[in-house]
Amino acid sequence: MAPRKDRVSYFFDADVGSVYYGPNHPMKPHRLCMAHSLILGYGLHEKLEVYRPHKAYPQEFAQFHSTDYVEFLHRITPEMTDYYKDQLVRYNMGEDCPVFDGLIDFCKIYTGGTIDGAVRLNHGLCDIAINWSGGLHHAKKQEASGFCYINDLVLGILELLKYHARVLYIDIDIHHGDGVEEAFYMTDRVMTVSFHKYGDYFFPGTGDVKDIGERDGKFYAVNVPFKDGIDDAGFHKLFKPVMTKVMEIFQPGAVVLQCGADSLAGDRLGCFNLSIDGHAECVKFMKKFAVPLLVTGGGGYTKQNVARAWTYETAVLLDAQLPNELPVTEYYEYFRPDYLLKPPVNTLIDNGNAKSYLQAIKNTIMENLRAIVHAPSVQMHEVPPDSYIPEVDQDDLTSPDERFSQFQKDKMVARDDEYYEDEYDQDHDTEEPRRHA
Ligand code: V1D
Ligand code: CA
Repeated sequence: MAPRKDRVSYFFDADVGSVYYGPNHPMKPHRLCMAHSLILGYGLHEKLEVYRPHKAYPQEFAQFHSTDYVEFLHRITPEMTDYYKDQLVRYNMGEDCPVFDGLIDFCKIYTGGTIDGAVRLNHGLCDIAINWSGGLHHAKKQEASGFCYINDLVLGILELLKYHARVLYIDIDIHHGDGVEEAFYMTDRVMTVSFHKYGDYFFPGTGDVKDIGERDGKFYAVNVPFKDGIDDAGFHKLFKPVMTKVMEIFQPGAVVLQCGADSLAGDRLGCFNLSIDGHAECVKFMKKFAVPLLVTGGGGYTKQNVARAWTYETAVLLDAQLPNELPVTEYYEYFRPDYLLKPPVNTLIDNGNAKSYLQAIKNTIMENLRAIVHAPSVQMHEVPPDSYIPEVDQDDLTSPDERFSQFQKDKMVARDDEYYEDEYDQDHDTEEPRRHA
């Protein structure tokens, strides 16, 4: 008998692709429309459950972000920036994180997609959820950072923690996943593993192999720092053994995989030499563990390569084969001169990762992982309610996914230590249980 295919939910709203960060800014949300168009062009939508995400509510943002920051994001418009100069500095908005038209709706959509994916996984309605618009891993509790405003990944993980004792976060964007790491640095319920370029003042400057988490989170943050020009072979010399060990030791109930495509060769901001196959191999590898999987986008600044990579990774998640010749879509001319899904890789950057360097990093990480006790035990109890659900007239629901009314009726189990203790405690874990209504 043929193996059962995974049920894959896919979240997309074309409105995310119409925002503009400004002239000379490398982040081009239009790449999301290009990826979606290629996914449709290959006919992959026929094998996906396609959803328009809900627009996340301020109360949902505030599960991680400070209310003053959330209110500011709702209030600010490009016309008001002169008046709000001090606050823009306070919330780190400016060159990297500009105020642009439609900013708050952009945040609501990409965050809605990640939360919706987590909710569907929690309810066993799919095996894999994809939100290429999400993955904005640098956003902090009280400030924007590195083109990111709201940290949809932290919010998605908090949602998954309502049903899963342990959640694993993996980040293959070339930049360190600092916002997610910081949010869960002191807990053993979320393990964060980031692969990134480190050194030479590369943004954001964090993610040393020696940074391993603190307090209960000691050894639950893993950092894999590479130098310029890492290729497929070098990347996987670490990715595969590290992720195999992490899965064996941590035994997560769900995995969140941030697939920033700026780690591809030829990226406008990046300096790695990964091929589309090498990047997608991470997705293929994690899918094999058959644990509920939430897949997001992230960085990626050579638009046509971002579209190629995320299309191919969508196919990998569906176990679908794609011809190398691209289908004709409205963006066909972006893919010149070869019009191929996987054009030959142009490795223009020297590989600065000596074998001895990679081996030393691997040894350090494996040694740290040995310090972790197998699967920390967790007690189960009634779950807190699903992500914030406003009072709405059912007739007003525009999303094809009208799960909330059903979900509110569902009764599930989760840990009994899941609520906020203090400002460091992003995963709601503490000593004394607080019952939810
Ligand atoms: F080149 C630019 C032109 C205009 C505006 C910004 C940039 C730019 C390039 N690289 N900004 C950066 C990085 N910022 C700095 C700043 C200098 N300051 C002291 C800090 O080096 C930010 C890079 C952000 C990368 C984001 C990401 O790819 O990781 C991502 N992931 O999900 C979404 C985005
Ligand atoms: Ca990374």
